[in-house]
Amino acid sequence: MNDTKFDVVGIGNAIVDVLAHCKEEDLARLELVKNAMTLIDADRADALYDQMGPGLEMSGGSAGNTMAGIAALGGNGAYIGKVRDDQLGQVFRHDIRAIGVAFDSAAATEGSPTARCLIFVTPDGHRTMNTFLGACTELGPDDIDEDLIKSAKVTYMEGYLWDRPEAKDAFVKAAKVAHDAGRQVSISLSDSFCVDRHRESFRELVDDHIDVLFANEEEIKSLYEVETFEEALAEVRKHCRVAALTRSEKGAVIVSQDELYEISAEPVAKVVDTTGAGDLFASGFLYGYTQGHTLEICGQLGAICAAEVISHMGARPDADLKELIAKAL
Ligand code: GMP
Repeated sequence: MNDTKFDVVGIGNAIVDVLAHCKEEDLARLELVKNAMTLIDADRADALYDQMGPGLEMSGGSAGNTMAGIAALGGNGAYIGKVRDDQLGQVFRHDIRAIGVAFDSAAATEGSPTARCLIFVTPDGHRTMNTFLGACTELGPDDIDEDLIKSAKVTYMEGYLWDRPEAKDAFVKAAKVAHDAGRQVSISLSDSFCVDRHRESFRELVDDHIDVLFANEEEIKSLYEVETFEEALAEVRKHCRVAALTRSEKGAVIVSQDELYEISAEPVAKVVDTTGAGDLFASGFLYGYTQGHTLEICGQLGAICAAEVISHMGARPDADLKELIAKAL
């Protein structure tokens, strides 16, 4: 993995999050699917926003969060995603650049506004997400900067992109460019409902294009349609080079064909908001992976970064991640 300008280039839906605390019973009243990511239209976004408590607005987007974490760790990261030339688009661009990620995708000059995700955080720390994709629907193969992909050790994408055929085409194009240049390709499965919607296509993708797979327990069980985590583990090892499988408070398991590491979750005094746990796990892991650390250390770095992001509201890191991981290196 030499001669590269970037460690990781992330491709994802460029989204500004609006987070607010809510009561457990609000979820049923507002007909929200707890812990899931549900796609909503502009009218539903307006209606839900009206019902939300005081909101905290900050840049998000799954792969965007992962890239922010990699930059915070000292890695070189770039991002490809679609915003509109509006105020939220400027906020997104400012924030991802300010943390040190290169982001030069052109903004859409017409069509829908920049995407937003309305996130309801219940007292148990769980997050329920409702995404209006807006300008993200414009992302397609033409947005894939081939030189940028070739210049990164790993191309990383969020599974949420699979909900749109043009975005899926964009990723497959990027995966081919990356592999032709001798680079690696990684995906996070994002959401078990998203896996349900696209199971066959995700399986093909993993077989044909993926070196490093991120998934949580529900997602990997859904992908291979098995009842237990152990069965999913046995299956995934046959299909990709490395899989990093996260299990919330039970930690994570990292497997390759001949290695398996059980990684404990990093203790957290209080889980405030689980938004971004998987995203920041991927940050720590991919940072370690592109620095040439062992899979076990990569898993530990993932756990440390995930623990930081769930100890406060929002999916971008707050504390000094470099300082936090120093103990594991
Ligand atoms: O979900 C991704 C990762 O976040 C897991 O592998 C853990 O490292 C971390 N994580 C998620 N939920 C929890 C939790 O409730 N407690 C703790 N300690 N870690 C968690």
